[in-house]
Amino acid sequence: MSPSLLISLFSFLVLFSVSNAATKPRAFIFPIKKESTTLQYYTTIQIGANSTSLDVVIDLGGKFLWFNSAEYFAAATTYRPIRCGTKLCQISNGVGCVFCFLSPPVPGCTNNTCSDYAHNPFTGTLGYSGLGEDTLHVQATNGAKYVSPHFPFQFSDPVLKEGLAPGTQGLIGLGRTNIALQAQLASRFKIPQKFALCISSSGDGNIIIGGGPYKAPFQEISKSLISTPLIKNPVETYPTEKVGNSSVEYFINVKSIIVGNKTLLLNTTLLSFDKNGNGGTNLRTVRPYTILHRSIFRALVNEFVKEAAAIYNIKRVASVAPFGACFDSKTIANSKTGPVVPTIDLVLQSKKVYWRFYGENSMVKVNNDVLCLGFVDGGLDPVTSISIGGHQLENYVLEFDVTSSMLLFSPSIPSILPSGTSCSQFKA
Ligand SMILES: *[C@@H]1O[C@H](CO)[C@@H](O)[C@H](O)[C@H]1NC(C)=O
Ligand SMILES: *[C@@H]1O[C@H](CO)[C@@H](O)[C@H](O)[C@H]1NC(C)=O
Ligand SMILES: *[C@@H]1O[C@H](CO)[C@@H](O)[C@H](O)[C@H]1NC(C)=O
Ligand SMILES: *[C@@H]1O[C@H](CO)[C@@H](O)[C@H](O)[C@H]1NC(C)=O
Ligand SMILES: CC(=O)N[C@H]1CO[C@H](CO)[C@@H](O)[C@@H]1O
Repeated sequence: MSPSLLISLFSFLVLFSVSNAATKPRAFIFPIKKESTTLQYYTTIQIGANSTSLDVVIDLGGKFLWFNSAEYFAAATTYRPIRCGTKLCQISNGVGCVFCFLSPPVPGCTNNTCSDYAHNPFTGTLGYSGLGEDTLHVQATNGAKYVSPHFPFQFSDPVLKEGLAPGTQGLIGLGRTNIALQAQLASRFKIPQKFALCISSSGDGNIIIGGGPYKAPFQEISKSLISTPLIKNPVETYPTEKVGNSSVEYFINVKSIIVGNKTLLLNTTLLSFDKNGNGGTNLRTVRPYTILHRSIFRALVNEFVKEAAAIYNIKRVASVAPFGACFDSKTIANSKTGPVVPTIDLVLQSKKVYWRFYGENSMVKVNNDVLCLGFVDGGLDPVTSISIGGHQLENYVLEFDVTSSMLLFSPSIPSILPSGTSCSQFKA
């Protein structure tokens, strides 16, 4: 590290602790929106000298923030590359050092720069480039604004944005890394490294970083939260990492699946990790519907169809892709937890601990006449056997306590809070 860099870092730290000493924030809030054509969730961040506002896709399994934006580029006067060998480079845990010689240097092309692969989870594309830092402007839950200086990210090649929701400029990672959004805010502001996600069925909601207590109508929710360990895959599933490094993604230990009151007969080998890291269950905001290994998918669809007909007199109709079972909506009753259909329970560490999906989360309206079971076939060879996707993540408070490696999840919001309560009201 050069002497001049040391000096500027120190003066920044001093200024920073003075300006925020009196009002240490408790938690931060980020809005969630859902883009209607891609069903991707995104949030809005403000970054750089001009507080450029950027919409970025939310990825629970993403390592860091990456984006490309002409508007940011034009006002990037406070952008600084993260130099190889620096502390920030070290905690970024990237891959290699890039040498890029544009004069003057610009975001995305700087010399002697700590680098890593940004991952686009929709196309599978990786973008190798230098990492940089700039000021992230954040809003605390009490409305006050703060800055998080030296926020690390990658100014990526524009090509990497292919497949992202229209209007979005990149992706923000909430994975288990030191430079994910919640990790950076936790370390800057000395708040707990936990974040809660609550997304309504219309796709609006909030991410709260730092924990509760939450505001009405969610003030009692903490008492209802059910906890399950977030487990680590001993083999990294992130495309550029290797054996031996803790996983970026969040996995939970699903031990069985119950439809109605019938436990599915599953090949339980698929529910744990094999020596290559295949198997298990993760949570993925970048998939619209839960994806299941084909054998699990078939077992679920068969039992669901059987019970829907036998117990609820629901009429099956032709399937609509990508779903495996669809039904005549006129034959399905409605309730505050959505269409009245067999419940689906993911049973966790013990029989008493399960994540229950009611019709609101299990069924997808494809048109006025047809509702489909909102799970999709992941084929015979998915890396992860169960990837819980967006439609199933909506209408729950999901609190990720990264430090203690626990997921705390609420029962479905409509099942416990008065009707009309929605995750769009989730505040702290
Ligand atoms: C900074 O933001 C303002 C207001 O959005 C805008 O008018 C101005 O052009 C921006 N400056 C640069 C250098 O992009
Ligand atoms: C790039 O960085 C390397 C390593 O610090 C240095 O040796 C080299 O002179 C630099 N090149 C330019 C053009 O700045
Ligand atoms: C399972 O559900 C069926 C149909 O609702 C019911 O007849 C049966 O008693 C239930 N079995 C148990 C063990 O709850
Ligand atoms: C269970 O799944 C594992 C992993 O895919 C496979 O090797 C094994 O043959 C399966 N067992 C049965 C009984 O299908
Ligand atoms: C096996 C492997 O890839 N290990 C890497 C895990 O990450 C550390 C940095 O945190 C590397 O030094 C190891 O090589």
